[in-house]
Amino acid sequence: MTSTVVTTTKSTERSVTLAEQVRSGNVRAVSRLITLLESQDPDGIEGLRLLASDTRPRIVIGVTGYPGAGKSTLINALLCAYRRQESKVAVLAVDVSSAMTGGALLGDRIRMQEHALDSGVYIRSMATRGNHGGLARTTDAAKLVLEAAGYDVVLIETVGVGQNEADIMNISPTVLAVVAPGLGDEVQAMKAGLLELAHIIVVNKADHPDADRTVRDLREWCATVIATVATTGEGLSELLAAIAAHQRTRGMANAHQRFE
Ligand SMILES: Nc1nc2c(ncn2[C@@H]2O[C@H](COP(=O)(O)OP(=O)(O)OP(=O)(O)O)[C@@H](O)[C@H]2O)c(=O)[nH]1
Ligand SMILES: [Mg+2]
Repeated sequence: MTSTVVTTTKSTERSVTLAEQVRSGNVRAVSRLITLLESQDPDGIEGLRLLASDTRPRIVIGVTGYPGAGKSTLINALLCAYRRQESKVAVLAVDVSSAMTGGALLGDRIRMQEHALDSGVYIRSMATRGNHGGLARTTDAAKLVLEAAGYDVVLIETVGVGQNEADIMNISPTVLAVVAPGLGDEVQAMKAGLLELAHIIVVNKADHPDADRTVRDLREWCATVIATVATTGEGLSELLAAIAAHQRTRGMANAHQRFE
């Protein structure tokens, strides 16, 4: 793939510089460009346009599910697994819950701190600011920036409440719905909603006694149901294999060759 920047009369010095810095993997430039895109700054939009031809197939995984199901813990486990394979990994935490709970975002930041010194990991929270369509657009733009910056894996966390997750899941070729066992009514509600969007259902907290029953129940709905204990890594290799298999069916074999 060529790395020549195709400029136009619209290309300001700032947008060209930002695009070049992002392409070289400069983390500050990645953050700056995503911030500009969040506020729909013209230089940001032009910077993204300059990068658009540089994006190549990556592993993009959307992770959704009800609050507390273990999405962040699972993402952290996936992040560690992909890092062990020497992939650069980015996490976009789409914060639809902070307006309701006030604290989830901070909690995620604290858990993710162990990666603060790892230059192969980029973690970014994005707030909805009550703008559904805008959020999906910005998340998609951020994903393109991360792809251009050379991240091999992009993990997108969102809470499965409301319309946001449906929008965001359109951006991710592979969607995981994370379910905790024994939720009863919540699982019933999810069946009518986000479980239909998911390619892989993860029954996390499989250390819970109700896990087997939940797995059996959900297998009637989805061909791929994987039980995990995100806190210990149990079931993670099965999940990685299921993700690789799904992305292969979506014609993303190149992105996965190195993960076999
Ligand atoms: N027993 C058990 N606890 C788990 C497991 N995975 C996560 N947890 C715990 O469940 C709690 C919630 O986990 P999170 O990863 O924050 O869940 P989340 O879905 O990201 O939560 P929100 O972002 O707030 O919606 C934490 O206390 C985790 O340590 C698991 O497999 N087994
Ligand atoms: Mg979380």
